[in-house]
Amino acid sequence: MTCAKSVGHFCSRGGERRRRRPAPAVGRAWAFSLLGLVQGVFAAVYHVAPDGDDAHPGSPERPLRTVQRAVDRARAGDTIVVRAGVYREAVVLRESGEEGRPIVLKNHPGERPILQPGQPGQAPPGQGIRLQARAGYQHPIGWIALEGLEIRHGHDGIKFYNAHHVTIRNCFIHDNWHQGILGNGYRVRIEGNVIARNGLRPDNERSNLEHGIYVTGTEIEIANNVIHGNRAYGIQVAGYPYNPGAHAGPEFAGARRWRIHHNTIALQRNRAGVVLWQPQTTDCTIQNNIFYRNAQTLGRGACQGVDFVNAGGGHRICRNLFFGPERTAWSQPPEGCRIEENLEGQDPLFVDADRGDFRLRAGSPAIDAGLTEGAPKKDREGRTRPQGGGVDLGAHEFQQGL
Ligand SMILES: [Ca+2]
Repeated sequence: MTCAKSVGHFCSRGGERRRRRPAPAVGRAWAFSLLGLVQGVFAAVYHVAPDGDDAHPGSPERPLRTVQRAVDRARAGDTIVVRAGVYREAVVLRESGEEGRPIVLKNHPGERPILQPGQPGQAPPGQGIRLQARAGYQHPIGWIALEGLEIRHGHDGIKFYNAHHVTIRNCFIHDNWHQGILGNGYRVRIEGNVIARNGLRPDNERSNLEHGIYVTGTEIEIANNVIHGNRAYGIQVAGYPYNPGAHAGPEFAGARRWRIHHNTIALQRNRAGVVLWQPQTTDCTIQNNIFYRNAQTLGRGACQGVDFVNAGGGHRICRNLFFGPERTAWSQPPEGCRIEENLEGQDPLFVDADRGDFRLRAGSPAIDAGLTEGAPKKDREGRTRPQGGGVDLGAHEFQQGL
């Protein structure tokens, strides 16, 4: 028995169960507690709603008001469910989950809660969500999932320090002041998100510093995302060298063994879709993506696809579609890279790229053009992959009728 935390209105410690306070949801809480006893662990669910109150227990009937209050209560195995509404907060998570018992912060099913720390056009007071261990930013924090949240007008959308086994899924991260997602980590998964228009401040039109995703670390997976219209790169694969004073271990530094696949990476302003940067960036796979008209503001001949900038070797760039008139698909690669079977110069035929609809139309060369190996079982919208004769490139499987 390893339970030492409150669940609903009860607290269990060392097998003893004590009633904390009378409350209307007794039956539900008892059922929860008994289930926890049977399983040997507890898993609380905290509900948050715009009409809640932080003095409430966090039950569905008596929800909390702020995401931060729920986050401060949550421990390994707990879930925070957030109802629709705008939460003007900069949320900080400081606790880790455990293997098989993550802390999950997610939307109420079918609803889209919005985290908004700041106001449009003004420097925000903090990130939409920050993961930073209570012991200090140099320490690891992990086993956390962020799902189904909209995050806008933050300093960055999501920032993490020394994060491991963290998943960011099905979020809409847009119009943040600097980066969409920023941090260093190990085994971080970024999947099924839309990451758009980050870093478009009024004072930085020529900047090359604000990106959709700007991450350092090992075994990072980025799949099924639509990444469009960010200020500089769509994804900066940043191999900062190991610094024991800042990194929780060597696996939280460099940029090794990333898998970037099934993303649609389009219309970044000042730089290419992806940059592989610094010598400690090695052995990354970039496969089954679409790179579409990136490097919008750069001149003829600029790289709009995969940009190698002082990168290490061992990368594999395979079966991507590159489309960017008067632009190049990749810059000069380092020794020891495999660049093969990519499609160039064919319009992927999106439904309406100018309106952010990057689903494929009939006749798209991206349909059934992907490698099956390592493909996700679903596409960005939850449709089974593959449809038709094979795996499609980009974040979406083609659907008949578009
Ligand atoms: Ca297909």
